[in-house]
Amino acid sequence: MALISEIDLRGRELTAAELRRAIPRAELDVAAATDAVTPILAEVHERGAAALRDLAERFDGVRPTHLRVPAEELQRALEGLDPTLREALDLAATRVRAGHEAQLPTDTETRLSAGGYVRQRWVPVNRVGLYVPGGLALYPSSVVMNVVAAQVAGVRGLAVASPPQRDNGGLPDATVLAACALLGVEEVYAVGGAQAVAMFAYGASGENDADGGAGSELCAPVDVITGPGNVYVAAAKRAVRGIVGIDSEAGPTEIAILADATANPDHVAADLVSQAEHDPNAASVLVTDSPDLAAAVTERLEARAAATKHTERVRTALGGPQSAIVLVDDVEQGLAVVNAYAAEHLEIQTANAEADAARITSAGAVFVGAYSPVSLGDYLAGSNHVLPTGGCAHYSSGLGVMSFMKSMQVISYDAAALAEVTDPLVALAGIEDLPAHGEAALARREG
Ligand code: HSO
Ligand code: ZN
Repeated sequence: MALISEIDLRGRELTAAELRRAIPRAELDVAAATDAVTPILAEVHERGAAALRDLAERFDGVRPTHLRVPAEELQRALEGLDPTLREALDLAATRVRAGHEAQLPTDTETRLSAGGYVRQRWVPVNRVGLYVPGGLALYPSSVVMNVVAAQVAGVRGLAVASPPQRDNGGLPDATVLAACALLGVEEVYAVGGAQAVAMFAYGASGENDADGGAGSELCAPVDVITGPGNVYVAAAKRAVRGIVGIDSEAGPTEIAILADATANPDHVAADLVSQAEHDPNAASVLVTDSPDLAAAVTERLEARAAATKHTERVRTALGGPQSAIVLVDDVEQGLAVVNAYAAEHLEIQTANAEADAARITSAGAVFVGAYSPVSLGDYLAGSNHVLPTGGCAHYSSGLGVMSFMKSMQVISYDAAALAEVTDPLVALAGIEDLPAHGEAALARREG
């Protein structure tokens, strides 16, 4: 059986809706996990720190000595970090910081008359909670992506939560702790799963230490919760949305590559395999107008899938219904296909890559040309790797400074500027049967 299936769209005129359905997607059933997380949220809401300790024992198999990680432990983790890795994380943070500084929005001011203006002022949220999962998806690079974006936005309170590990004495993973210390994050909790989301949303009080240490407020509530996690974390975030802001729900990762005959088949295969190693449900999609390239990529996929470390995971992902090689008539049709698909990651490896990339209207991030693999963006291109999946790129953006900012409108009119618009204001108030609104403006005119 072929490692990856083929979808042949050549010679077919498809409507926009048909194009959107042309490549099947894996779906994550977040709603089904809601029943499981509801009692957990309630328990943390009611019992705070005591509940967090009980839940850690139940779900992580360890009762953490400290729910909040002591400063010495953060320092110790940083000192234990391999120097090469420390340099690499530092470089990633520097480049991601530079990329995000350029995103900072500027305030605008519109003068409506000599003495009247409206302003739009951008302000960071006060406090954010970042969730860092354990297990398969334990990525120090994600700590960098979330923390740096919040720091550049100007967020002053930044807390991280990650599950306590049995083999690390009930502390979160040592690399996660080291990455936090490296980025200057001082508030880190050994709390995992839905209970971490609850702690961030409601705040939690109670004893920090199992032996009855100090502190009645363990964790203050946050304004925004971001970070990936399993289906229970996603369900918990969905449940507390409204009390706090959340980032978008992350489904299995996706890479789509639009390539023509000029692309290097081995590089295309390498990139398809690179994202397939995340998850057996990951989607790897090649869209090409070259049957020769398709054949060569298939051959290289076989070789690379066999030789790579996570062979099983990669083969399952490539063999799943969500992965395919899609044959199109020409790059023009290919552009329509990838725009309809709205991949989390989209590579353009065509003869006119820059010009073709400029015609992309929906993708989480676009990687242009032969030397911009997705793994570059995963770590240190300077972009963010938290991106919309599952077609959400049709309407949403990746994580960035705007995820941690909001705008406020500021209105300032003097007496003359108000007098100028009082009559129409009174007229509008009259039609809405809200005469006191008009009277508020009239009172000023009368002195
Ligand atoms: N490609 C993943 C992010 C990641 N890759 C983390 C490596 N580490 C989702 O964008
Ligand atoms: Zn990746």
